[in-house]
Amino acid sequence: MNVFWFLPTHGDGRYLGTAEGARPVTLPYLRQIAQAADDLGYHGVLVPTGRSCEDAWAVASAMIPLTQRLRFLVAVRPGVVSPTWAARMASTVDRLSDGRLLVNVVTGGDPAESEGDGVFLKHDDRYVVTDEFLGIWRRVMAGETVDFTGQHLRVKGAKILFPPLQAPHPPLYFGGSSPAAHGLAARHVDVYLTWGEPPAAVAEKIADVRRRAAAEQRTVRFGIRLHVIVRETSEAAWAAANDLIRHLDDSTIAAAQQAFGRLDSEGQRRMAALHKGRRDALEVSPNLWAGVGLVRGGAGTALVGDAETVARRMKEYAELGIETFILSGYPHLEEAYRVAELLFPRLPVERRTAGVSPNLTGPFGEIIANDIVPHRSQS
Ligand code: FMN
Repeated sequence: MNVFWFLPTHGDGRYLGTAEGARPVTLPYLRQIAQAADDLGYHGVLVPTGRSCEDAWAVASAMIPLTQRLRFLVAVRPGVVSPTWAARMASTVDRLSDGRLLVNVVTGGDPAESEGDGVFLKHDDRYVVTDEFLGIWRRVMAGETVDFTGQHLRVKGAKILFPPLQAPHPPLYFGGSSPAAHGLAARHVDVYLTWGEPPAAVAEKIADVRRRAAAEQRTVRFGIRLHVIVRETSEAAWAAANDLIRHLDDSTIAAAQQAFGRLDSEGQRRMAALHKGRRDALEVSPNLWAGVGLVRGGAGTALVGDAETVARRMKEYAELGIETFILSGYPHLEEAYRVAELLFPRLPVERRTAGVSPNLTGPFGEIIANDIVPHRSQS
């Protein structure tokens, strides 16, 4: 199991939908989250893109020298940037990070945002662009000089002079729930990502992408993007979930749902269908809570429960074929610790031991700790 954390480049906080307890995105704050994730042994961090986010590539580049092993799953938006340029950026970031780059291909599900970025295309045409983009990007990354004329993209003599460290290119991740997205995943990507839908729905998506990939003589691996609200007891976890949305009023929820309604994203439609804008039936599958999606676009569900239960739910997804879990929680700094401390011992994740001293004495104080090493309680 590969467990990722998330860099909240659109802001962070203790509560959803309010400026109460909100935190701005600053270099020192992002550094703290990235270094926590690095130290704690997360496989990597997802760095999102969109007009509500700081730029993903600039943020990832700033974090490279501040971290040692952490991988960066950086979003790229085909159609907004040329494939050759994107290949050059990816190659540079891959080399400068010693091979720690992973690329998240984000076609985009908001027509208004796309138009602001100069892309005036309908949903499925944006996927045609993504398809042409990845065809060029992959060949350029593999060292080819590419001439290509497609429906939307045209390059002549496209090449990069400095290849990426990871051959033939850093792994491609990708999310999208429409038929066009599944077809694209089958043709191009290494890891297909889904937002946290109930297990039965995730199983159907995996089966569809697998079937389409087999028709292309390819295999695809799978990942899921979920928030997590994990505590030592189930009661504490559900109380924390309710606390997270305690400042939300009905008008904030209605305004957010109306804003999401302008998207043409099938993935977003499926997220909204889970809660239908109502806050009285948010546990949409055992321990899967749709409260985050009341006001947050994109990933809108959280696994809620005590550590044993959340770990068990994650293993249920793993049994369906999910290898990569991209987790987050509010606020992202404190929750990076909590999730690692409560979940990692219960999950089949690679634990990092080399270089870590076994100095786990517990908070006794500098004098008595010389003599007494506390034991784990038997609760
Ligand atoms: N869309 C963005 O605009 N920015 C992102 O950073 C982003 N990250 C995503 C991460 C995951 C795990 C998934 C599943 C989707 C993400 N998306 C993001 C949305 C998709 O890229 C895609 O644009 C959207 O799902 C619309 O496609 P669809 O209609 O095929 O579902």
